Amino acid sequence: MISLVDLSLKLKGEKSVAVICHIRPDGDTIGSAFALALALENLGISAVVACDDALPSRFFFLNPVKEVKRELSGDYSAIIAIDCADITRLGNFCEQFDKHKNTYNIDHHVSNTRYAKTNYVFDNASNCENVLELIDALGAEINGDIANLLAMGVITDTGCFKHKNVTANTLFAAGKLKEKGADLNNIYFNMFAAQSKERAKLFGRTMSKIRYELGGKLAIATILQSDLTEVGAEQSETEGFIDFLMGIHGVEVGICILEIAKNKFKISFRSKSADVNAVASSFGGGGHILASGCQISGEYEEVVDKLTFAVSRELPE
Ligand SMILES: [Mn+2]
Repeated sequence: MISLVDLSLKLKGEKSVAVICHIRPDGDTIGSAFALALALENLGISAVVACDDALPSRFFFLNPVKEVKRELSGDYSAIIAIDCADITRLGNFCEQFDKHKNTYNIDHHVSNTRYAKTNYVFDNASNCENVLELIDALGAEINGDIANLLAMGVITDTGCFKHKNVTANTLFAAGKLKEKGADLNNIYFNMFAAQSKERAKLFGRTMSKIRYELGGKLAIATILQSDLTEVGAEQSETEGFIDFLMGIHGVEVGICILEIAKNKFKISFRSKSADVNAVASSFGGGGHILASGCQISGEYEEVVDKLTFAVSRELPE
């Protein structure tokens, strides 16, 4: 893998870059992409941010987060994938990325497949920690906007510093970002507390139907299309539901099953110790040991059976 110093030197040689967020963008990919783009712009390198999906409006409270490009037509000296474990996470930009002669992959997922010409993958809790170190290495200023963007990724990917992935480095990064002007409380409120009445209703409905398998070690929350339409909530509003499961006595693994189309489900995993990256990988997904995701097609009960079996093989006796 390229060193941080060599990565920063190589990036400094670029003229114009496109920075791509992963599909179904979260706080970490948005925060690290916009922060890197701003830092590069401040060094005189033109930078645009692109994403195959529109950005959820709940991220717009941070000023620099604006509409992203949905297609790339310009001549970019480099394309940079941000927070993407594999190339399919680029969505429609996949082919364009793969064909480009100068690509970068800056990420923190253990499952990263090193699909770019230049790969920088470091297993920090959030990709924003990697980008903070990169911006430092570039010698660019960490202004208030950049500090807020990076703090958003650190805060969201660590569940507001509650997940096991938090390291001393995470907290050093947070301290540094606070010192540079990040408003941590405002980010916490917007990302974790603020919600619509519809989401509150969906939350109550979902949690009243939790299923327990494997003697209560596995908790499953399910959100069907009909749940969403009946309360008037959006798919993206289910974020955070899975974390609630992990507080239930006896639960070792939490699964959130979100029906995204008929017989097609987006699955999220959280775990206290079992390797759910292995579970997600067995269905073509991936992520981290204690937090991962995948998609599965099939009849709902069949999907639950498959998931339960896969988790049972990873749970310690
Ligand atoms: Mn991330």
